[in-house]
Amino acid sequence: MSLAPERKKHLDALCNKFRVDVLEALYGIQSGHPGGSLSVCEILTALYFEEMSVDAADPQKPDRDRLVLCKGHAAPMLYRVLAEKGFFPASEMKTLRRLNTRLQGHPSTTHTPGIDLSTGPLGTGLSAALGMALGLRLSGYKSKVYAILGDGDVNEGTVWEACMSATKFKADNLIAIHDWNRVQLDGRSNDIMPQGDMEAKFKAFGWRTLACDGHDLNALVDTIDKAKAYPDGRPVVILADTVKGKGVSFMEGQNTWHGKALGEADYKKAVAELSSSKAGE
Ligand SMILES: Cc1ncc(C[n+]2csc(CCOP(=O)(O)OP(=O)(O)O)c2C)c(N)n1
Ligand SMILES: [Mg+2]
Repeated sequence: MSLAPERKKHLDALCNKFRVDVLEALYGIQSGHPGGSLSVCEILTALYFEEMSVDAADPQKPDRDRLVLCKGHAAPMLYRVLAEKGFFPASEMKTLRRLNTRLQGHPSTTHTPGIDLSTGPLGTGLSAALGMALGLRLSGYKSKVYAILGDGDVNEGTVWEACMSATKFKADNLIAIHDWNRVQLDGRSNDIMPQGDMEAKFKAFGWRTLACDGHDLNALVDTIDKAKAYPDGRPVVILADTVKGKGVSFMEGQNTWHGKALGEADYKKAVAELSSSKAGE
């Protein structure tokens, strides 16, 4: 169901804050990945604040829903969302990527409460998410496993092997969300490896497909609700139309901001833009 207007306003404002806080942490450490973090902001917010059953007081709760960030380089946004959910203090963001931090450059199950799988090498997440989904089903839990894919991630052949297996094993508790910004590390996806008809490809592998605007919280919530509501023996993928670097004009759609440190002028400009944004007003 779509969000009540007040709730939508609140979550949009939170997203704006998450973007500012992530850029602050990346500026502070002078490394990390702004583009992919900004792209996945609403997807993670919709999942953790509206869809997933998780408990910060019991991060290992056996029947919790799971999240696998296959595009692990977007960890800063996941950390900021987990902090807001109460898994650790938001002030810890300033330790991002520093020596002995719990907030490593990529998600790590052994360092950070709330992280369900260590990721970073592209192409590995979906297979592990499938294993989790099958394990949860064997254990009799109704939990869902959400796997967030990226363009570079789905370039990897292992993703399509996982797709075949998920269909064979009828993993309808597995929901993939493709953060489909069509840009990756060093260029546009179609120049690096033509993507073809993404929807037809997933369908051909036996998956149910849905699509939505990946920055519209109402669209995301409606679409994730649909993905959850009708398990029919097929895994499901949501093709979420996103913009790499979303929210910062000079980063939007630019692969050059995939993993570049912000200079002082860039940082100030980005924060000024986000601060004057109408999000949540
Ligand atoms: C197997 C593997 N090869 C290369 C890399 C280096 N790498 C990190 S991110 C990235 C591009 C990711 O692009 P995409 O999945 O589209 O993410 P987003 O656009 O959301 O940032 C690459 C090639 C990696 N992490 N793993
Ligand atoms: Mg991409």
